[in-house]
Amino acid sequence: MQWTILGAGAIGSLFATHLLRTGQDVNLLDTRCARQHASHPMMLELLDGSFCMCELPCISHQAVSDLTLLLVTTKVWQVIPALEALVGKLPHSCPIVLLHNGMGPEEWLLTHFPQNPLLTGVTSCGAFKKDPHHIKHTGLGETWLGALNEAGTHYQSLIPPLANALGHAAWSDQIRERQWRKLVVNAIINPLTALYNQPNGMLSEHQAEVNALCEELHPLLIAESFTEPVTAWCEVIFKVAEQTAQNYSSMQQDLAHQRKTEIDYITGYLLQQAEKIGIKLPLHQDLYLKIKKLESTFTT
Ligand code: KPL
Repeated sequence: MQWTILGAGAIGSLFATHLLRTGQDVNLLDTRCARQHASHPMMLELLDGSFCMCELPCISHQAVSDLTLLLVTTKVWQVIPALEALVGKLPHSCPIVLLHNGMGPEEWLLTHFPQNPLLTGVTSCGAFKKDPHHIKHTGLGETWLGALNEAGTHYQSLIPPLANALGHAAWSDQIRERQWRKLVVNAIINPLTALYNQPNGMLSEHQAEVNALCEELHPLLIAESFTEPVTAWCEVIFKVAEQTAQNYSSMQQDLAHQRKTEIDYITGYLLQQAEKIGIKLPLHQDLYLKIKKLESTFTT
């Protein structure tokens, strides 16, 4: 099995280098970022402070017809444009694994690659790309994969090499539920830390705001068949914020570097789901509009 990784940002680079150093056959699908790695090896800084140099070959779009496994680790808003270029070119036998923040591209994938084995995942691994050739592993995390279609269920064999590379990986038959849980965490931590321009630990000083956001989301979560009380959701948010207190959220980093954020697939997705069943989320809508306003100062 050869792993082709599309999207060499922090998570893509972390997965690529860890898989390579544990003996997997890994390459990067040609993008501007991937070409930089091909011309210069990538340095992986491990959790114990040691370093490992990784040569990651870059393969061209012409080689797409030979792919055996595609792991998509782009920003969520890049998933559909990146995969659109592969429609009709990727062999039907090639599994596609999505790994991104937020939700939304799954439905598009099911429609446009109906014959491929399709999977999605969530990860809480911490990584920071110090520069284009230096990826720092900042925190051990959990990685879960699950199937999006029947063909995807036959790929539990991806778990052992991932677990060997990352320290933890497991299969989930409830991957949508896991995605929703991460979505809720991201929908509260990411916009708040981005707007206050502070690390995740700042949430402990904004308890009332976090509680109100959780409370507003609760009817939607009940409609999605989650049974726990609002207090349980608040506890999870504060726990993640505490465990990652020194980190800047991905949305804070995106805004700080004047990059497009993932808000459309995080809060935007929640707003869409709520609207479908007639639930209003004015506090979340307010966060959404504030982030979009900041984003519009550099994306248009
Ligand atoms: O996933 C994250 C993100 O920043 O996108 C959290 C969990 C908030 C950690 O920073």
